[in-house]
Amino acid sequence: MSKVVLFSETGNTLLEESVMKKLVLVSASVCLSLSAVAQFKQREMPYPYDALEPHIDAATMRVHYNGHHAGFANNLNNLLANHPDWKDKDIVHLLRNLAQLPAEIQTPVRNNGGGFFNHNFWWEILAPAGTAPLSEKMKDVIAKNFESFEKFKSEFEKAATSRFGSGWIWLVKDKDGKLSILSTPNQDNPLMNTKDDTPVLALDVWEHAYYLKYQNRRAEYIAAYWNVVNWKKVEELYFGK
Ligand code: MN3
Repeated sequence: MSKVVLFSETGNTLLEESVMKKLVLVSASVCLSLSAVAQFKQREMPYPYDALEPHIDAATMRVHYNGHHAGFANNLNNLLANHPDWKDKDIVHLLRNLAQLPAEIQTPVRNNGGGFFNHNFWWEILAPAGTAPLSEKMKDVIAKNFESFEKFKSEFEKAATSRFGSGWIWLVKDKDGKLSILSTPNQDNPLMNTKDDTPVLALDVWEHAYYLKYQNRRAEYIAAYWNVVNWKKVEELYFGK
């Protein structure tokens, strides 16, 4: 039996072939276990659970992140586990191409993939009060699109209070930079509607987002939300980094 010995450039013996074979086997099994690791991972929370108090309470944040959002991520990974063509695509691609998915998973991927994306977006579009204020530059852009900033705010609030049942309210930018307000049911989002619209702001009006603190008083939750909007992120999404 031949025995191959590998040398490094300096001439030192590195590894014998039998050891190499073992290493190849070990690395193959590492690769296998890596491929079984969930593809869609929740974004890490950018701040502590209590960072948005008193506007959004820590108990709500904790269950929203570890319960609801984790559930969407987990369901999405399970749904795509047996669809190798899709499980490695990024979430934006998935949501923009729902109609191309196998028919039997289209609706559950819409719901859970939507929930996965929307909540990653949600943590990012919020920030502790006073840390990411609205700039004059962004305020002007919004005012130009809605006559005034106050008019935008009242239209956004109206959409949020009148969304029946569960859903999301969005501020979206089209390919020409024009802003508009969009109200979507369930876990739908602007990516599912057209090829052009990009969300720059969102408001989760599912009861799970506010019920522990505000119960049926959705309007109070909406009013409190303005205190914790991450306007820096909105601006970054609108103008690009
Ligand atoms: Mn939610």
